[in-house]
This record gives sequence, C-alpha cells and structure tokens, in this order.
Amino acid sequence: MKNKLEQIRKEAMEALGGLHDLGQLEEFRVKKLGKKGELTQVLRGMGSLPPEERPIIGQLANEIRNELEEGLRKRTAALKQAAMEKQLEAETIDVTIPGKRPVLGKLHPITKVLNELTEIFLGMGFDIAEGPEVEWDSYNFEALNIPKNHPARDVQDTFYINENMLLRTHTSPVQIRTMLRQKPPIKIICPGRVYRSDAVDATHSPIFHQIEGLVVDRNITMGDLKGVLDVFAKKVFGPGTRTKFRPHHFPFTEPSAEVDVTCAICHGEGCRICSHTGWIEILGAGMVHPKVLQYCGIDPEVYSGFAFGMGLDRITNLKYGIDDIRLLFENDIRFLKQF
Ligand code: 2NM
Repeated sequence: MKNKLEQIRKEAMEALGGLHDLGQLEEFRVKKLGKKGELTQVLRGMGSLPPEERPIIGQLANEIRNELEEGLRKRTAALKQAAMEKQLEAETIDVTIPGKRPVLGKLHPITKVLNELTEIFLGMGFDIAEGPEVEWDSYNFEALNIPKNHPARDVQDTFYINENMLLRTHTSPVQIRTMLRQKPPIKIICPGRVYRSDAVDATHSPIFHQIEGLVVDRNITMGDLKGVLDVFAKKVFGPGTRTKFRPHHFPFTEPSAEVDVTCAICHGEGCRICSHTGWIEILGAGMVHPKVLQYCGIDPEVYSGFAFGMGLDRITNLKYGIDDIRLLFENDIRFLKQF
C-alpha cells in the first residue's frame, strides 16, 4: 500500500508539469484527489491493514494530499501568470507609431469675418444684442417708420408667416427691442441672419447676414457716427482706408448716408472690384429718426442717436476675393477648406 501511494505521488508530481490549462488542472484534481480519485481508492483498502500500520499510511496519505494540493496551487498560479503576460504582450502599444491626424474643421468665412468685425466694435465699447429671426411685422417695419405702403413691405420682398409675423428683413428690430427695454445710454451691435425674398444670383441670396449698430445718448452727433465708422473701416481694410459719406434716404434715419470706403485692392486707382471708381459701398447709416426714438419711448428732445447697417456677406466676399455669394451658402467642402 505504501508503494502504491508513493507511486501515485511520483506520477502525479511528474504529470503536473505537463498540464497547460486550467481545465486540465481541474480534471487532474478530480482524478487524483476527488471522492472517486486514486488517493481515495487506495485509502479504501486501509481496513485490511494491521492496526499498527494504519496511522503510518494515514499520515503518508495526508502528506501526499497536501503536497498535491500545493503543487496544484503553484501550477494554477503559474498558468494564470503566463496567461496574463501573454495578454499584456499582445496588447502592448507602440507609442512610437505615428498617430492618425484627425480632420480639423474650420470656421466658415462669414463666421471669421463676423468674429473680426464684432471684435472691433467690442473694442470700441459696444455690447452685442441678439433677437429672434421670426419677428413681429410691427418691430420690423412700423417701429422703423416704414409705412404700410412702403415698397420694402411688399410681400414680394418679405417672407410673411402670417398677417403679423415675418422673417426679419434686417436686424433693426433687435435695436427696437433694446430701446423698448433699456434707457439710454445704449451702444450695441446686432449681428444676425436676415431674410428677403430675392431671386438667387451672384450677388443676391434670400438668406444673408447683417451687422447693425446703434448708439443713443445725450448729444450724439453725425460726427460721432463718422468717427466710429472711420475707425471701423481702417481696422477692417487697413490704416490707409478713407471713408466717404454720400447723402441717401432711409425711412428710419434722418439725415441718412451711404458710406463708401477706398478700394483696398487698387487703393483708389480704379479696378474691376470697385468698378473703376476707387470706392466701394459697404454701409448705410444715419441719425436715428425722431419717430423711431419716440416709438420706443425715448424722448427725441433729450436724446439723439446714430445707427448703421452693413451686409456681412458682401464684406466677406471683398475680403477674400470671392466673386459669387452663392459659394457662401453651398457649403462645398472644397470651397470651405480654403479659409
Ligand atoms: C441701416 C442703415 C441706416 C438702422 C437704424 C436702426 C434703428 F433701429 F435704430 F432705427 N437700426 N438700424 C440703420 C440705419 C440700418 O442699414 C443699412
């Protein structure tokens, strides 16, 4: 019996080294140490031994059991360790391999110009005001002294939503909202999208972008207007830029002017961009009409103001030499990539 046990020990310890997965190890444990395992089978025969040998055999069997259990534990740990190392090896990251560069998006040229112009006005102390694109007819027209029969109100030119609501045709209603809400001093710019029912061509789009400005306080004069727009023009088009005010008419300002800047391409010499005049029209402006102030509850005897408006799309095209406004709205990636 002792020999049988020693035989089991020898075989088992040798076999252990040849086991290579956890499943095999479990099978091995059952085969050697389980209820019906080899060791148990041998011990079943203990009854036929002389009584004095039984403790000796019992002790030997326990020793072998402990030894096998210890061997199994070590082998299990070794296999787990090996598996872990193999996994770590397989998952190693080579940090020296060049990365894939993500495709970077860019700002739309209109956004870039908007940011630039906004920054200039912020630098001169203006606040930014925004308002809804779906607007009351009364804020878009009536408040601005544009009477019921005015051509700008024509349904041909304006997208009406119903009798009282429309898509704003300029950002002036944002200035009306500001004046209704806030007492002077007021010094704001209103950038935003505006809508007019125009046929699409190289210079017209039914959706376009404006920045309007408004300053209202005591003793605001046309001189303040000219000063602000002159600084603005020099910052946008270069320090050599000059401005020219031509008399004009807007219902919401009196007096009114269109403002030209010297052509940044030919510096006044005359070229294709300025139609050989040396000047480019970029702004409308004027002193806020007393009726507009009155509508907003601001006393025109106490306060005066100036306002101006410009198309962002046209200025964007001028700055980047784009010759067709439609390019700004098509979102062709080959076009947008260039800015
Ligand atoms: C322009 C030209 C001239 C203008 C006037 C006002 C308001 F609300 F104060 F009356 N906002 N914007 C204005 C004046 C706009 O755009 C060419």
